[in-house]
Amino acid sequence: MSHKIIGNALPNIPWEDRPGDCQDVVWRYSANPILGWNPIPKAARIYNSAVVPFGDAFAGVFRADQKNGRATLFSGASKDALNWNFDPDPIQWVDEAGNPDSTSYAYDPRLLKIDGIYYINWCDDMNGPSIGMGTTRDFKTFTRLSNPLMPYNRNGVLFPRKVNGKYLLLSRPSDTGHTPFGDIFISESPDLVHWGRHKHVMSKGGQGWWQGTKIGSGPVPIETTAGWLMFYHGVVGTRNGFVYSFGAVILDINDPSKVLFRTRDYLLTPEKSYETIGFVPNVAFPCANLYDAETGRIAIYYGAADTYTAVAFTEVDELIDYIKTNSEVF
Ligand code: BMA
Repeated sequence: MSHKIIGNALPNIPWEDRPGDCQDVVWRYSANPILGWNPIPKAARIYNSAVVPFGDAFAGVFRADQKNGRATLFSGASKDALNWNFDPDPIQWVDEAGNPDSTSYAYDPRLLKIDGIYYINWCDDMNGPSIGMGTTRDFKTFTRLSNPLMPYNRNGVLFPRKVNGKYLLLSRPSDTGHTPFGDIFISESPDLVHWGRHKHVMSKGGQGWWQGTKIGSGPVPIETTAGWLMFYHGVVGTRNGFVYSFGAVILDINDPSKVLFRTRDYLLTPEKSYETIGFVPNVAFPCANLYDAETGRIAIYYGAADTYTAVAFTEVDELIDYIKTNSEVF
């Protein structure tokens, strides 16, 4: 293996070998989707969600659209990261003093662990879409911190460790609606409260029409020997509306505002019926990844058609070689 993940082993990562008749560098789980319509009494659809290893099992923060149509976050637990049990009620936030707090809506969570604390970012309501930030240690008590960025913004993704002594946050400034534009920016903070030194990372478009309307960060970046590996979604506008696919980018390990390589072609685009038919057709939206540094295996969790939760697999060495040889030309 020439490219390796820098991180922990995860021998119980969900995994399935690439089917013999598949040539793709990213392939779907054969039992997709892992969550279908009305998965729990209080949710019509659970998708665009985030999972992490937790003890010797897994935990997650899930986007659950309730039957009034409102997006909320639920916590869940799983032994195998494929079969999930959810709390029956949405996450009840407390503020930093321990008093009840709330969000009017919350969607597209990202989840990661830094120094023993699990951090959650999501699209929050601060007089319009903004980046929410919260913590938990046990997936029972959830503490809401102050919002790191001014509205309007979606797709806030923290890096899993400090870089040059600073926390880093990727985000995608937007408008209040179904934003017809969008590039990825990065901000830094000494303390997760004060954010600044904002820099542009990458723009929509390039050589791929699939990412011609807007792009946004996906799951938490994975540290590798080639740089930070991050999946991101790319959107194209069609006569029938937006189509969401995903690709990947490699960012410089010491200065992640620098793009080293970026997929020219999508890695996965809506093709299967659970991706092309649903509440919002033609959406594949990655929000989480699990990885095993020992084998290089990566499991990608993506929302499908704003209805289902699905999983895809890839292997780090082959994926990085693929990205390097099928890259945007800058
Ligand atoms: C985006 C977000 C995502 C959603 C996507 C497609 O703006 O709202 O949650 O998956 O649109 O509808």
